[in-house]
Order: sequence, then C-alpha cells, then structure tokens
Amino acid sequence: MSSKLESLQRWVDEVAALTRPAKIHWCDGSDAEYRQLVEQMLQTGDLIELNQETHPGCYLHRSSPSDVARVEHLTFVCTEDEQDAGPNNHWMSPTEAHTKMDALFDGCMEGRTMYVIPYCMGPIDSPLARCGVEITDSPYVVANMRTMTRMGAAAQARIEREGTFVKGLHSTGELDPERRFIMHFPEELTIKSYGSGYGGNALLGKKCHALRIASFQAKSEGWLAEHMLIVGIENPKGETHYVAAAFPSACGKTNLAMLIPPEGYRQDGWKVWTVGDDICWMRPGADGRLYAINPEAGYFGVAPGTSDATNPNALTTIARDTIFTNVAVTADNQPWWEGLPGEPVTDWQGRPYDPANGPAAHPNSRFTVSAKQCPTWSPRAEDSQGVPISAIVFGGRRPSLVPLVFQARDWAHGVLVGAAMGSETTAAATGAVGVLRRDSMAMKPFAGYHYGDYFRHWLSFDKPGAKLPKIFHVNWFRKGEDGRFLWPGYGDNLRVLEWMIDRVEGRAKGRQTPIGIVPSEGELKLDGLALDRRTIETLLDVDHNGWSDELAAIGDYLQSFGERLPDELQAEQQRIAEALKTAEAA
Ligand code: SAT
Ligand code: MN
Repeated sequence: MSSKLESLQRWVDEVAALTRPAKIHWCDGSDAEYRQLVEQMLQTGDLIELNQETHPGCYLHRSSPSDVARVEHLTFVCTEDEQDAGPNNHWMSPTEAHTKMDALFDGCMEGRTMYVIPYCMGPIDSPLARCGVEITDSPYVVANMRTMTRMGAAAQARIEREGTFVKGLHSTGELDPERRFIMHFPEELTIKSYGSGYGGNALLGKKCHALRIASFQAKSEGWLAEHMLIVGIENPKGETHYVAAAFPSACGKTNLAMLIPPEGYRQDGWKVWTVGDDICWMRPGADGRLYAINPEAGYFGVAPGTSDATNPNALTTIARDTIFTNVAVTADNQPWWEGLPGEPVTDWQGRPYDPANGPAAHPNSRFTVSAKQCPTWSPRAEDSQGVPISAIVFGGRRPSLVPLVFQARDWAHGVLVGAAMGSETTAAATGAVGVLRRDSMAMKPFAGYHYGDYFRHWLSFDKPGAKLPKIFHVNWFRKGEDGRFLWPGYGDNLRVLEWMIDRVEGRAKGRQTPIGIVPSEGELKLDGLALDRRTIETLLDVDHNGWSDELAAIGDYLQSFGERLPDELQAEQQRIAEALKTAEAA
C-alpha cells in the first residue's frame, strides 16, 4: 500500500531510506491483520498464549527486564528556544536531537518489517480528534495501537482529507538503556522514540502525542489536553454529570473511572459511566461549557491491585481479548498479579516464582484492552462533540495533611490547587517510589511546554460567557498514625463525588476554610461505613499550621517557574497564605 497524500508518502519513503527495512506494511486495522500479527508474535515468542478457556483471546508479553516503565530522564522536549520547554522538561536543541536520533535509526530496521500505523485520537468523525502516523518495527506496538487508538484505513482517509498529522517514528532498537531516548519536536508535530518497547515510550499516540504534542497544540488553539479520566455519574433521576479527574500515573484513575457504587447507592439507582481512564481533551462549546472527549479507544491499565474487591468492572473487561504485559502466570496458565486469588508459578520474567525475587507480577505490569469491553463503557465516548464537564478533580497520594475533599473558590484558585498538586511517586516511571513531588495537574511528565505558560493557558479559560466546571481536590490516600488508609476508597469515593455534584447543583452549602470549601457536618453521606467520628474529623480537618508550611512550599515551587509564572497565581498563593495566618491568630 501507499498514500496519495504526498507529505505522508514522502515521509514514509525518507524513513525507509534511513532505517532500511526488509518490508513495509501499511496497517489497515482489520481483524485479519490483527490475527496475522498475533500468529506471527506467537511464533517469535513476542506473545505467549494464555489459558484460552478462562481467557479467550488473551496473550502475555514479557518485556526486557530493563524496559518496564516510562523513562522521564530520557524524555526530551526539543523546542527551538530552550525557555519554551520550561524547567519542567528536559530539553535538547532540535538540530542536536535529530542528529542524535537519526544516527540511532540509521539501518536499525534491516531485515525487519516496518509498520506504518495511521491512527486517530478521538472519535473518527470528531472535530476535537487529531490524527497521527506512527512508524515502528514492533508488531507488539502495532497490536497495542490497534486497541488504544482508532487505527487503520479510516484514520488514513481522514489524514489524507486533512493533510496534517503528527509524525511518530519508533524503533525498539537494542533495548539498551544507554541507547534509549524519547524526543518530542512540538513545533514540527514530530516524535522520535528509540530503544524502548514499553507503553508510554513506544505507543506514541498515548503520552507522546495525546499529551506532550497535543498540550502544545492546545495552547495555541484554545483547548486543553490533560492527564484525566472522564466519568459520568447518573443519579436516580437519570441526570448524568460528567467529571474529569487528574491523578498521577498509578494513583487509581482506572478504578475511579470504572467505580461500582456502594450497595445502598446501587439500590437507589445510581450508575457510573466510563468515558475515559487516562487522557481528556477539552474545549469550550458554544454554550460556554467545557466539552471533553477521550482521545483513546482502549485502556492501558495497571494490573497489580486490580481485583474483585477493587475494580470488578476492570476484571470483567480483561477476561477476554486482552494483551497482558509483565504479569505472572498460574499453574493453569492464567494471568496473575498481586491482589488476585490463586498462586503464581511463573513470575513476570518467566522464572519459577520465588518470593525472594520480589513481586510475581511487575508493579507496573499492564493490560491493554478495548474500552468497549468495559461493562460501564459509556456510549457517549463515541460522541463527536464530547461530554459537558461539571467538575474537575485534582488528587494525589498524600499520606498526611490534605483533606479528603475540598473545593476551590473559583477558577483561578482552582488553577492554583491543580498547580500545587503533590503526590508520592509510583512504579509507573523508573526511579524511587514513594517520594513526595509536585506534579501540577498530574502533568509533570507530560506537559509539552513551560509550566508557567501552561498555568497561564489554564487561567485564560475564565472569560466572559464561560460556564466553567467547579474545581475540587481529593485525597483518597490519607493515612492514620498506624500507617493504614483512613478512607476506604474505591466504590465509596462516589460519596465524595455526590457531594461535588451537590455543590455544582447548589444543594450543599459546605464550610469555608482558608484553603477552600470542605463538606460541612452531615453533608457527606457516610451511612453504611464503619468510620468513627474522629476519623471523619481527621479526614475533613484543615490544619492551619501544617497548611501554612505547605503554602510556603507551594510558593517556593511556583518561584521555580521564574518570569513566566502568571502574577495571578502568585497572588492566589499569597491570599491563602494570609488567610491561614489570620486563622491561626484567631
Ligand atoms: O506508560 S504510560 O504512560 O502509558 C502509563 C502511565 O504511566 O500513565
Ligand atoms: Mn497515565
């Protein structure tokens, strides 16, 4: 095959001349093509068949043990002006980066097949959707991209109609961490990734395109590309509010997006609808509200911890037609990870399971599955205009200080709340786990430009006629003195979402505090929960002293963005710091 779009054909020819593959395959996205790829990977050992009776259409992929997560220190944003990448990104000059990458790509596909993957991020007919083409030498990447995006002939047709697309070039290379780079050229709508086959580094439609490149595009085009799940909450009257929520990787976005209401809520008729679990593109509609689409078509979810107790919807979703990466296997060849019943016999590296080697499944082991397989999948996920967002939620892992929920007073305060977000690090990226770091809007690894400009862009949505979502902050991860979580989380998080919707609808009054509005006594419905009074008080307490220190730390953090930090954000920080001082004195 080939393309009638000259710019696409020329780029494919150029890449082929550089990488010198034995064969070129243009992906059409058909079932036959997928089956053939799977056959081939079963033969090469890239995929291992799992128990087809319990898990029809499910396969296991074992990655190289040194290639199991995103590599933030090897991920670069290559803008002409270093300032534009900001202190939140690693930067390299475009000339240097291209030279470095093209040397790695030189001849790297010799003897192999080069796959050309046209894909669309978002419903294929949506004006909010954007297209790209990924060139890769990895059949595993092709199979995953088919699930995670609208991939194939329809996407190619849209690209040929529109004439523009994001160019992504990927090779697994030698999987040598010393020869691994993920480079973004936002000004050229180009991505070059070499030396890793792992999701976020290799499925270029996901973090590279839909967040880093898209956030850069969104800034000039007046929209937002965010690291957020999208969930619809339907009340017993049949009214649905859509909520977009930002949490860092591996902090429960998939679980919140697929939440199962607590027993009493279910009996009353509450329902939850999953629109997306990781990425959200939003833009103002004609009525002034923000409308959101999920640019993805599948879930690339964290396996460990996924169980009947935590996320039964996810378990149902992944019972068939799923690719598992780096999970363990049971004696009867079923996929296994920590949190599931049963026992592993083989660990994620294919060794006989030995607890002395650590967890059986890699902590960042993943499943790739079509979104439509989720029992709570929302048909509105295919709505080309997107869904209207009533509330935006920010949250992270904060073992102390930060209350279960609070609401920002207005949009500018909400932007500060998002900017000030902090969370303990997780296994989704290489490096230390459990260290508190600021992760503004959960976009620290993904904002494709200077955070100062990014905050300014967020603030710019507050203009006459705008009917913006209310902004909240949550913390499901508060711990008691004994180190145990104080809040049950999972399905019970609906109790907190209900309070938010009550705030949006003007039904809940809340209690004003210097840091924002918290539920007043009795507003959170806690019936059926075995929480004592002290725990509830701790969960909703605002410790003025502790928050004063936090505000000082936030102030220091904001200063790190220098001149590009919007004054308005600094003013918000000072306003709250002052209010805390006054409250402390009182
Ligand atoms: O590796 S991904 O970036 O795709 C998943 C994540 O870390 O959020
Ligand atoms: Mn993510």
